[in-house]
Amino acid sequence: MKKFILFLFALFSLSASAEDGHRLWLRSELPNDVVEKIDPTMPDDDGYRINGHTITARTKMGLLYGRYALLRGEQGESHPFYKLRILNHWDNLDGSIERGYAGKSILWNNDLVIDHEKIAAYAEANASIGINGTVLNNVNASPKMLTRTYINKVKEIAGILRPWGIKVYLSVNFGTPKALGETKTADPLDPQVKRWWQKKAKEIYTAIPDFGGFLVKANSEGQPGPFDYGRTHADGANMLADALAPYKGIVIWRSFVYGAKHHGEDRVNQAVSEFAELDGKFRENVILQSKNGPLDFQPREPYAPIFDKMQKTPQMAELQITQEYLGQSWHLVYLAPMWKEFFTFVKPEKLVGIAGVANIGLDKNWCGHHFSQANWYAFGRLAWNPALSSRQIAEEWLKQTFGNEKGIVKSREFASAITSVMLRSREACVDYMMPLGLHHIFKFDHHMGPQPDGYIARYPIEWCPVYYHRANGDSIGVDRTHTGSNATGQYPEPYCSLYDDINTCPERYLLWFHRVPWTRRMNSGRTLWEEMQWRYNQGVSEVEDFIHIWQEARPEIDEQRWREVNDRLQRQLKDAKEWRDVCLGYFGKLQEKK
Ligand code: GCW
Repeated sequence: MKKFILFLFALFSLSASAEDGHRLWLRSELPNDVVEKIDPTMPDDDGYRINGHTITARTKMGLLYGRYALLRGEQGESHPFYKLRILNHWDNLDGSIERGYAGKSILWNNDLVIDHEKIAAYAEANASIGINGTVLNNVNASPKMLTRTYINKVKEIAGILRPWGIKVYLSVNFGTPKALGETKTADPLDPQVKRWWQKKAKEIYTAIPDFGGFLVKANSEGQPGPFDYGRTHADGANMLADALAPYKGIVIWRSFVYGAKHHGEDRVNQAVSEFAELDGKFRENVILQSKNGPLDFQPREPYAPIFDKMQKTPQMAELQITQEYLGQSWHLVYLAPMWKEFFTFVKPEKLVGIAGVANIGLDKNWCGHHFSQANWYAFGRLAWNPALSSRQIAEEWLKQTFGNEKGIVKSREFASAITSVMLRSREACVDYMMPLGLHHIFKFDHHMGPQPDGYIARYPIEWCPVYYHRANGDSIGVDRTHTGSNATGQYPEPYCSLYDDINTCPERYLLWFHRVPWTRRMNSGRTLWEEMQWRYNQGVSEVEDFIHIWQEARPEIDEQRWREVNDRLQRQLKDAKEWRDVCLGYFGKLQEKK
């Protein structure tokens, strides 16, 4: 057995250089008597065992992960639950980021200049929480991504990430060969097209031998895809999978589709309608990636039934770390409880991996809001071990982020008060934005703030808020039961019956699945309308309480971070009140008019 003592400080120098006011959770002060051992008899993965200050692992990566675990105060043995723990960057090649709220891209800019130090710091942060893959560009992918210039840049980035155990993947535009003018068509069954992708795969793997594979958004929101040629998602995915197979690459194909083949059908039903018949028809190296809910990353959705429908296809869940619909980088909303909720419906062992849409940008504190870092952290920790509790992850993050070099916070009261804010924050957000199963009543395009009266005739109806609440003077909500769009019919038992019956449907999903009279009595004894008012007010008063707790925490942390968080909490309160007043105002008026 090989035994060696490491000179750790050189390795941990990146984190040590970060300034307080915008640092990440990273800590650098490992005990100087740490001993590291490779043990080939350990399970075949990058797990580790920590015994006192001795770290044992089967692989070098395992030792690296073990060091960060030791810094978190872990003891004992731990192994990654998922092999694929991947960030998805929605970064465009010009440096803008779709749904990014923390400045421009750390990866791309018009000058094609790669900031090695920044990317290495990013890699270390990822490695410290076990993330081992990253998709470098937006799923709305530019065909340029696969040109030689960009492949060379990917090679450069891969070189920075490799020592940290992070593989690179690319989002590809299905129409690339045609868009670049190199083929006449992008038909996946056309031999010329197949050859083009085979050659491209060879070019990529020659530059980056450990390249991970492709992520594809096809025939969704205007992106090209196999339907353009009368082919299926399986035809498209398999053609790419065949091109990557010689190199052991994978194709991650997204199921986020609507408005193409099943145009006019309830949007939440369309993924199952499009993919169920293809179960079993994909190559072995194709993985289907679906968002946690059937609509689109709302503050609360029921789980997406596609996870149960596809029995023969390997699947990954796509979680959104960037808070597109949860107050962006303005609101303190800790997302672990939302993801844990998802895991109560979709058992972690059903999936082969987890993807998270990144919230990282060039902002000094990386994520815009200091507390948004906690969501990046939580994503990595849950991908490593989905059994961790939201509380444990919050406590770990807090200690490392606001504690001293040894991870010690000044007072226990501070840690427990802020943990409680974090744990309550997602439910508060649901309450002040869209309680009781309401969804997608956001302002158009930017998705920040309420627009319950939203309707624009020239837009697809699926983009209009009125389509999602359908409120009038009598009732509100969408009938998705067997008498309506039958979304409930896509769920297995017991959920199918549970959700279909208004008397058993959990109130948190009520207006998602049912059309309900304003006068209906709720579990609390209040009418639906009274309950809605109660919830909106409850959401606002939670934020008031968060502000109060933050005021008390002032002596506990540095002034800069205190102030920056405080400013954002004030904005959050203003927004929460806007949500409440606009939504209650609008729904109230409908009832008065009657
Ligand atoms: O939620 C929607 C977003 C789009 C995004 C799309 C998707 C990348 O508003 O910005 O596009 O989902 O997931 O493909």
